[in-house]
Amino acid sequence: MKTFLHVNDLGPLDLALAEAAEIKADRYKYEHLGHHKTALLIFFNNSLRTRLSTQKAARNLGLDVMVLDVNQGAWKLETERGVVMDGDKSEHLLEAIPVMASFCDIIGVRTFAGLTNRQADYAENILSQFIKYSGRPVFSMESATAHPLQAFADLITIEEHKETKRPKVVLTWAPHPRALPQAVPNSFAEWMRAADVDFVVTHPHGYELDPLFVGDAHVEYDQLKALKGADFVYAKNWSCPGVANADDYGKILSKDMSWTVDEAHMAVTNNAQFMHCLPVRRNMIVTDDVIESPRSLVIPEAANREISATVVLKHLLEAL
Ligand code: AN0
Ligand code: CP
Repeated sequence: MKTFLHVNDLGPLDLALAEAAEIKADRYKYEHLGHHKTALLIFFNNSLRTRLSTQKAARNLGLDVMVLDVNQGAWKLETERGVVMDGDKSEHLLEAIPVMASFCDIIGVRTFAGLTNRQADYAENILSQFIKYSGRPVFSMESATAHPLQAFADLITIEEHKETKRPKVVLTWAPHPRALPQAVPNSFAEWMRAADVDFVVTHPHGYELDPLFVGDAHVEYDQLKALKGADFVYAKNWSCPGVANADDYGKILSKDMSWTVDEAHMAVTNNAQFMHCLPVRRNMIVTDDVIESPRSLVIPEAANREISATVVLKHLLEAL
């Protein structure tokens, strides 16, 4: 595996899930793989879980790790070619990428969608420059359109906690005060379609996800109808993907608090387990009672980020 962005990059999901279980039982099993190898983790945006879990995963595999926060101490980077650099950006990505690559064997990049230019975001403008110019395997740690390490951890969590062979999994939009990327719901939809689950998406009109990720998944605009009989409720806010109307891309179309996941929503489910990728705004996305309930999986779900990252880094190391 040379890049990790989409579900297909990882190979057969059942094998990846078996590897996840194997690594969870013995996280240092492949410690020899990373000997004298270095992973560089580059953050253009904030992170708690991805930052810690990916470092831990790298160390599980015996890798050295370097973490660079581009906006804290590094030179401000220009990302567009052809710009006259007379502003606040001191260095261009086109020099920075090969320089950074010269010190490492694998590169992880966190770079959120700008949410102003749909075409640039969906072309993964920044991540694709790393893929093109680094000469190293590159993995997304949430890039403009996808968060595959999260979706893989989510799938591992569902696999561990499912109480029926083919659970009903509902992805529900929920309100948030700020415009958020579509990366998490995009990847979640992509991975759920590839998994053996009954997958339903629910959101207000205008929030339709990009067909590249959501495919022909069942979309139900009536949230309570969608949640009926659910085994897993996966809540997330996202801004307008601009599928129906490109001018709305990245905008907040609704702050309807009736979409907040509360006890009344959970009551129509099949005693569902609650999931969210975190960080979460309590009493916007989900009420205190639901996130604190014994049916909430948010903590084991976050802990599984170490496992998904260990499997992914193992695949990248094996292909070096
Ligand atoms: C980010 C998002 O929604 O993509 C990161 C989630 C893992 N969330 C926020 O910016 C709050
Ligand atoms: N879920 C997730 O990726 O969290 P961070 O933004 O804290 O890394």
